[in-house]
Amino acid sequence: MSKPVNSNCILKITIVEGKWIKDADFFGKQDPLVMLEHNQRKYKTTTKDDAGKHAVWNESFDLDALEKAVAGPPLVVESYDADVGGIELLGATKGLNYKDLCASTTEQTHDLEMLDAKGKKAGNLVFKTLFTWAEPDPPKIKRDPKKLINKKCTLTIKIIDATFLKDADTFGK
Ligand SMILES: [Ca+2]
Ligand SMILES: [Ca+2]
Repeated sequence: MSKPVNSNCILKITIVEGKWIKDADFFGKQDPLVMLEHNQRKYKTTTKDDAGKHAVWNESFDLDALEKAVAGPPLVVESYDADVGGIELLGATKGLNYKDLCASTTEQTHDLEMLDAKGKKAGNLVFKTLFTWAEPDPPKIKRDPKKLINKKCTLTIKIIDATFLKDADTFGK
């Protein structure tokens, strides 16, 4: 059994390349980019302008807070075509379970089919994942302020000197 993930572990993902069956651009060639969502944050590769039906990236992202990701939705990698008006989905891979991705510290290569918005095969996406396990932080020692002061503590005040503005006795001091 693998050790549980903690906040010091990193899952490095390298987007290698993508191949598509069709080109989304009517004029010229499509401009692919790859995007993934991890812990509600989006990670995006550069856009390969006019790359067409084959694009190569070899761009990596370090995904952290894996203990949170393991409990969340699986990892989906999507490809888009960049256009003047925005980006359009070309295809998405099936969801990969974080538990599986973090099960081994050997680099894994994934060659996955991408499906378009209608569920038809759009192409293939190749990416690598490398999980690095690290020792968790030692638990923090909490100091309870109530324990610092208790009934057995004493506070000694010594009256060392006193000066008076007036003398209270009418005769003598
Ligand atoms: Ca283009
Ligand atoms: Ca385009």
